[in-house]
Amino acid sequence: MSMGAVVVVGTHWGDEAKGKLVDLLAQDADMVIRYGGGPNAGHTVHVGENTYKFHLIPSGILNPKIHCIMADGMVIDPATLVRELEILGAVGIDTRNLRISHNAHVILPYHRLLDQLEEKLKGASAIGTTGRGVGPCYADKASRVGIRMGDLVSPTRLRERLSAALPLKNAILTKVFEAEAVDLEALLAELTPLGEKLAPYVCDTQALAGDAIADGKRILFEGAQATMLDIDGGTYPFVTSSHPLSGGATIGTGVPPTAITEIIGVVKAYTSRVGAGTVPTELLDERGDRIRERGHEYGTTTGRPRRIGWLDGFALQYAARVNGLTGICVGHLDVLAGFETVNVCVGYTKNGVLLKHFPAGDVCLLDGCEPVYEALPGWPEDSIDNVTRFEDLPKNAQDYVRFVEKLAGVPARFVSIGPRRDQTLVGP
Ligand code: 2SA
Ligand code: MG
Repeated sequence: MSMGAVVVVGTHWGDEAKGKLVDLLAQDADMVIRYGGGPNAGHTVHVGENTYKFHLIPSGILNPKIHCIMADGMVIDPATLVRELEILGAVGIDTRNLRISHNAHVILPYHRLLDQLEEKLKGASAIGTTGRGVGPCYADKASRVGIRMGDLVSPTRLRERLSAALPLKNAILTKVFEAEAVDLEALLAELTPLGEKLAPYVCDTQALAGDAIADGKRILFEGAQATMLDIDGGTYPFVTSSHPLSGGATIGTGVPPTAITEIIGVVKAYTSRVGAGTVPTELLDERGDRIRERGHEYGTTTGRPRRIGWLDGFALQYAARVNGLTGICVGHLDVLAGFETVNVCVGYTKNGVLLKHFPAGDVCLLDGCEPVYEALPGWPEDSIDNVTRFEDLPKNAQDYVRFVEKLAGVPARFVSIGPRRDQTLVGP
């Protein structure tokens, strides 16, 4: 694939294996930029015998030749990031090409605490967050009491900003949750060494990305989470607090929309989600269990079992529209193998009426939606794992991909048939 500025986004509720595609495309990129989310994300990347799990660092870090950027739109837990850097260092991966935006927001220990306390207080209406402090950190950003990476690495600014934020935070912690107040000096003592470790990486990443665009460099935007988890475009309130949509790649980085040349949606051959909220195609029987076990569908960050359903092609059509997809990557075909027939949702009915548009943005509208399925013939287990060309896939698996392409309205640029790097077929 010729590359200008390519965005990789998830089409459903996350865990479509974006990390795998980013890792592959990064081979030909000069720069990889993560534009949103934080340690709620989990990317598993396999290289040879080794498995790497990243939460914050862009997957492109494995390629020492490229610049990896954690951009403005991210929320960064400095303790987690320092730990990831140490792990990568220990296995000999060079992280000198990492750059962190001074505008990215810092997840503080009180964000994590508030995330968990708020979820508990919500009880039955909890979102099922990852508990990593992501929501409260973005809330502080919007309330303009956030701490940014540029503050973290400047002792005087950090003291100033925390002194401004803590009275409000402590009022909430002590009066609403009857928790302990945060002590400014203790927090500074915890953060200062982290700031010192991260300072060499922190800079103006908008300028770096802008220069790279001007120089015609090949840029890859790595999405985190996915379309249905977008705070505006997703199934609110069961969403994350950022903009996983392709549009987030411009807001979250300072790169203008006109610079983007390709938007690839990563589609899983079935649907999965962690956390609460309606999933119209959910499989609550042994077929769902089978897919979960074959696909190791457990949260990378929290270990939670993921909920499984048939591919929601109606949601895919929506994702294609709101992201402006130019192509898709269809993955996990190996996991879906072994069924006599596989279903794909091609629309919803509600109260017996066929819906014209995917009811995004209001989860209540998703409640009571009945999927309309098209049944397609399956392909046998172990029939595809070592295939190297699309034409050599079983006919039914090829037809499945063609069917998904038609729903998305854009071509499948990649087909993934297993976790290994060489199990991605290009340009069918
Ligand atoms: P949060 O923590 O505030 O962002 O949670 C809000 C909702 O967003 C969902 N969410 C995710 N869904 C899928 N994958 C995610 N990353 C991890 C993974 C999750 C894990 O790769 O598996 O390990 O559990 C992710 N991050 C956030 C979340 O479930 C809530 O529905
Ligand atoms: Mg994930």
